[in-house]
Amino acid sequence: MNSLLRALAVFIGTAFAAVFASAAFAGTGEPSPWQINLQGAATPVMEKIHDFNYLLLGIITAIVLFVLVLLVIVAVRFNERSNPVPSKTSHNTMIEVAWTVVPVMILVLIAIPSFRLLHLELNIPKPDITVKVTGHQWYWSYEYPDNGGFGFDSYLVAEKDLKAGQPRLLAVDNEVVVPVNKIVRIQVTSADVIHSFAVPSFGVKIDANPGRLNESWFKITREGVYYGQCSELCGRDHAFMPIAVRAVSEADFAAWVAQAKSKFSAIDDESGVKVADAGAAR
Ligand SMILES: [Cu+2]
Repeated sequence: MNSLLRALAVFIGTAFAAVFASAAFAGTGEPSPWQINLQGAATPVMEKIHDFNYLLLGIITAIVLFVLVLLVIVAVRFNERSNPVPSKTSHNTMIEVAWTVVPVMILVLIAIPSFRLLHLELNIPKPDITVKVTGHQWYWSYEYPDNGGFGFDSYLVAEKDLKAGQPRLLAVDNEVVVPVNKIVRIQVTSADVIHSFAVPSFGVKIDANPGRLNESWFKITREGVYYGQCSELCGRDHAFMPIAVRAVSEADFAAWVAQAKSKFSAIDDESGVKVADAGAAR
């Protein structure tokens, strides 16, 4: 019995340690082995999502412990042996008011930061750059209307073609490149079925619907590559249309744009119209 209890305590302790230490393990930009927590934050929105997550974790832990204590008290003090003559009490106004009002207050406590977070996510600040994102079966394409309207397709790198450091099922041939510390507005749509553009480290997940333009935004605070995946089941290769966003300095971004303009304007899309021309015409 004793060793069983000790094993249980060790298990609970380990689980708690794992949850709280996982913030250190949680990869930024991509998942990491043994990760439990959310991915590390690369934008102010994701930082706020982390804070909200910890608030909820704290509240739910307190509630679970409180209920556990009540159950233990009931089991120990009011079992048949220690309390052979049960009381006939059926009403207690004070307790009934409390168990109505306290949960309401907890919900209000949750609602305030929740609405604040939604407001931050949904109110797009004045963008420094706009990237148009289009979901296809089964790849993403990107256009840069503010930088000459060039555009390109972004396909998964097959496992056999992976270079060193490229994560399996996440690396793509053409990454979306954006400047760091700038407000990037994304306009998301689809050319066929519903997809969803999601990058966990940005706190962004927005549906790509055919015939509709959805907007979101992010401001990446650290240079690096951040990976995401299509998050709306969209067909056979749903799992094979990753998203890779590379955040670089402003100077590197300008250099990339100059090079990308000449590289991608020569590529025709299915319509036969040069992508750069098509972007300008729209
Ligand atoms: Cu998809």
